[in-house]
Amino acid sequence: MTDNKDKFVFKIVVVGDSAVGKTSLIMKFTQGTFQENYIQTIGAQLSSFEDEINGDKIELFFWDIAGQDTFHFLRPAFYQGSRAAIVVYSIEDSSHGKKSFEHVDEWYEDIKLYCGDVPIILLGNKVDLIDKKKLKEKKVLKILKKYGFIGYYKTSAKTGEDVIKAFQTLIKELYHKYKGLSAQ
Ligand code: G3D
Ligand code: MG
Repeated sequence: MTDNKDKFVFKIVVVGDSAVGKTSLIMKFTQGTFQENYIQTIGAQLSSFEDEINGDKIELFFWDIAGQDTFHFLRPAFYQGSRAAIVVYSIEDSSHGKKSFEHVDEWYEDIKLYCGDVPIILLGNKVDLIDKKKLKEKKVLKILKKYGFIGYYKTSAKTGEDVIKAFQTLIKELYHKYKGLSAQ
C-alpha cells in the first residue's frame, strides 16, 4: 500500500521586502482559521490553512519572514521543502514601493536557487493606495514574461481585493500538479 498521506501537504513561502504586506495577506487569506506559530530560530512565521478540492484534503503551510536582519544566514532552512512561492511587492507610488519592485528579481533568484522550479505568483499589494487607471505596467509585463510567473495579481490585504483569487490560483496549480504526479 502506498502511503499518500503527505500528498497534499504544501509548504508555500511568501517573500518580498519588509512592510509590503506579506503577513497581512496571509492573515487575510487564512482569516479566522489561521494558526500562527513563530519560529524564532529562523525568524519565520508559520500559518496553517486547510482546504479541500474534489474531496481531497489539502493542508497548506505559509512561511513568512519576520524581520529580515538575520535572514541572510537562514535562507536554506526557510526555503527548504517549499513547493510553491508567492513574491510580494508594494504597488504604492513611493520609493519603498519602487524599491520593493526592483527587488523582485532577487527574491526570484533566491527561490530558484533554494526551491528549484516551483510555481510562483507575483502580487503587487496595497492596490487600495493607487489609482489603477494611472498604472503603467510595462515593467511588470516584462518581468512576468521573463520569469514565467503563473499569475500576477494586484491585491489589497486591507480591502481583500483579489487576495482569495490569487492564493487559490496557486493552490489549484499545486493540487493539479501533485494529483497528476500521483496518477502516473
Ligand atoms: P510584511 O509582513 O511584508 O512586513 P505587513 O508587511 O503585513 O506587516 O504590513 C506592513 C504594513 O502595511 C502594515 O501597516 C499593514 O497594515 C500595511 N498593509 C499591508 N497590506 C496592505 C494593503 O493592502 N493596503 C494598505 N493600505 N496597507 C497595507 P502598519 O501601519 O501596521 O505598519
Ligand atoms: Mg511580516
